[in-house]
Amino acid sequence: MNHHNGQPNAFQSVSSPDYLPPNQLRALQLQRLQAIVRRAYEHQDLFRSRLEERGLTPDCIQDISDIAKLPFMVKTDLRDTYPFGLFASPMDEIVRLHASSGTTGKPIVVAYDQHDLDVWSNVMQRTFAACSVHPGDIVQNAFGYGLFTGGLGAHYGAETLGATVIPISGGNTERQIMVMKDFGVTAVCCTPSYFVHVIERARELGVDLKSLPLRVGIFGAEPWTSQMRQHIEDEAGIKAYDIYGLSEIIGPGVASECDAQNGLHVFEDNFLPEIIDPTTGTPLPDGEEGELVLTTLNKFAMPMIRYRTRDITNIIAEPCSCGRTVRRIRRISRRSDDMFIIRGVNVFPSQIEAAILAIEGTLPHYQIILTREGGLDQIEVQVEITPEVFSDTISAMEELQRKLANSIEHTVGLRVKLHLVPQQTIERSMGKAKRVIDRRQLAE
Ligand code: DLL
Repeated sequence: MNHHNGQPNAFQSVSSPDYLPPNQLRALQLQRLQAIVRRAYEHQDLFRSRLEERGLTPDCIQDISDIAKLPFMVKTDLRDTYPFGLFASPMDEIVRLHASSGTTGKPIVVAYDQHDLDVWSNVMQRTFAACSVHPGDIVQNAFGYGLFTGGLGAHYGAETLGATVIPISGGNTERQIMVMKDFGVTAVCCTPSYFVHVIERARELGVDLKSLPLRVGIFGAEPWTSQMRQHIEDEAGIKAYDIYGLSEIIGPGVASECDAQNGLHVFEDNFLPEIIDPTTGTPLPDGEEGELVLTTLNKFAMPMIRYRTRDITNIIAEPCSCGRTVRRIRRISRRSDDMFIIRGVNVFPSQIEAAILAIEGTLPHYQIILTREGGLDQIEVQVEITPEVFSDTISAMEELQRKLANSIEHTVGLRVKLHLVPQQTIERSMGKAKRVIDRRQLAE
């Protein structure tokens, strides 16, 4: 069932948009871009007034590059028009709402008509296919069902592909492990941090994940490092794929890794990616790192034109060994808004994760605590360590502490306060992990 030498297998028919010749793909994108810009102009007050301010009409799009003339949309646009202000379809055509809670106050609300749900199932079907899931696979869907897009997004995609879905949602880890074992689960989807917890719990329960039929993990919704992937693949004996998406654009299904595990293919017939300089907003050429901007080319109920994701990546335009022609983005390791500055040094949580997991004896459970003392920002890193090291001699602990401090200093360029804690100290999440606790406001 596997495919080789870039040839699509039986389930990835060559007619899939993933394999379109680039000129055909660009033609399709332009046609869809023109239509969606017109739709947004006619039905989204905010978009129309912004075009009018610039003296533009939808006719300004004659080429894909003309997209650079259009204004950006940002997260606060969704907050300012809360809850339904960006809907471009009448309520009697909207068949689904989802919402994503941000860090502050009200959630943002997103809408789908039946066409949008079909597009979503289609891109999630292609996601599962890219992650080598086939009809006959038993998929344990441990993404949260509910307002979060992960659960239902993965659910319909896996069903459309023809796999068997277990809609277990997140949480109740013991039951997850029982089901995984008893139902002969071959593929699992959830956040990477939750799966690390599943691995840990399975070990405590004496279940050897490697002896189970489980073959594939489909992980996303939060940043994770290649070290984390290595840990998951080694401990569970599976192949771990990275999938990306966001509620504002559709949910999961924007981009997915393939067997090559080297960048995520964007489903470009439906989502047009651009990379911009986050400070100036200028579009950057393929290959250069910047903020990912996405335009929905094929979503009716809530078109998003040039939405600034705040996710930092670059476009990989070179052909992929899997044969897909849609371009890839490099895995997203950071957001433009998750950086903090400590004593003048820019720090991203993912750098700390990489530095921790490079050292033997640590566990992939950590938390970064920011405080302010006397006007200066302080950073403390709590790291769980293996029971073996924890019960070892004081000097072994000190040795690990020293190695970790060096590893972090080497990666981040900063000496941090370290706190080694026993396994299970840091709270586990069944969805996105909370890596950073910011107590700086409280301290003032
Ligand atoms: O997290 C959608 C999703 C569900 C994606 C399941 C993948 C799997 P939101 O809750 O709106 O939607 O959060 C979107 O999460 O802008 C990124 O910052 C982050 N994110 C999502 N996937 C990845 C990933 C869903 N693979 C925000 N790597 C995005 C890094 C990711 N960050």
